[in-house]
Amino acid sequence: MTVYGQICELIQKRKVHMTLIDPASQDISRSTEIAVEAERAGTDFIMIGGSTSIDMKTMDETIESIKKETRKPVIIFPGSSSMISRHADAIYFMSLLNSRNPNFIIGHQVKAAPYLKKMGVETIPMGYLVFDPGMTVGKVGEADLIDNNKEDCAVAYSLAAQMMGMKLIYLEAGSGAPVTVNPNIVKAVKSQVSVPLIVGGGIRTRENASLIARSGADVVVTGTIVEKAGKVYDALMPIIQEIKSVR
Ligand code: 1GP
Repeated sequence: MTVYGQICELIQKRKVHMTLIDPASQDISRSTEIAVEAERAGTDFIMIGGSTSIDMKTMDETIESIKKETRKPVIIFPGSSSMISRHADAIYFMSLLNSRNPNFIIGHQVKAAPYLKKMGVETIPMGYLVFDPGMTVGKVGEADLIDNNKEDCAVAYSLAAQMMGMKLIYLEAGSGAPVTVNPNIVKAVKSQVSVPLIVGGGIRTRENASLIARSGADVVVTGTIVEKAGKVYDALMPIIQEIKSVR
């Protein structure tokens, strides 16, 4: 089954957790250790990437190492056209729809597409929307940040993404954000779109995770917490349990 098929099948049963590992934040052995601990804590998918551009060799070596040690599907969450690898199970073929720079909407994608075709990596078209405060991805991606209180704007972008054929929609507050995407925005978007909804950025507690999942996120992403935590399992396990318990 495709990775997208696995995501769709799982979200029919329960809420899903994905662990984001940014290879720019630590060396390969630590990234692998984080993936192993995240799997033990119950995460469903591993996302590899971030907004700092990483070369193909580091992507290859990181993903190869993680694939050797874990069984969870690995999905690339690219920040640029160089962040691709034939070892990944899939890549979010994402477009930062509220960027002011066409490179983040279609430029990197055009550069990467022929290589991805040759590699035979599964591509999952995803509309990526960055909300205030946006953090690094907001700056690097030159995003016209969506106001975290403007439900109408978020819904309009999400509907446009779905109408363009995106198979996933990702609402992003920015890695390490002091606040999450507003739960009211998650609710409003969920009520209008039918493709799976991913929410990330600033989710560090059981309470945040629960609220975001209850508001309608099908998939909850956490990243910073695993980079900061000395004990990845202890930090992640309660959050993942909480997400999986939401009905
Ligand atoms: C960032 O949404 C992800 O792209 C995860 O955010 O690092 O704040 O968990 P955090």
